[in-house]
Amino acid sequence: MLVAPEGAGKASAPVTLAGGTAAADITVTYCLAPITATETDDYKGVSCLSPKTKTIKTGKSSTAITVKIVDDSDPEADEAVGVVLMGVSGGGATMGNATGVVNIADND
Ligand SMILES: [Ca+2]
Ligand SMILES: [Ca+2]
Repeated sequence: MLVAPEGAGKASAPVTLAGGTAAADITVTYCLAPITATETDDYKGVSCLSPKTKTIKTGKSSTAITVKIVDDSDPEADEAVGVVLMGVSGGGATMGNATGVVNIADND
């Protein structure tokens, strides 16, 4: 699990290929799912109905999904948001661990 301070502005969730480097560009489709964090109030949402993509470039083994964090002023518990990998295409890649969690550490 990735921990990011609320004031950091963003967190980078790594997406790594299990087997070496990409033989061709690999497109990863993802969205964000609230766990205990609230979309818009705590982080900038990426809807699973209109997911975004990131590319692992040919010859690379990883990319990073950026989660934009909202620095609110509420004293609160640490909050979690899920990074959901919905699919991969290209380069013969297959899905592995499909969900990551970013824990937003409160600073108020
Ligand atoms: Ca918050
Ligand atoms: Ca807060």
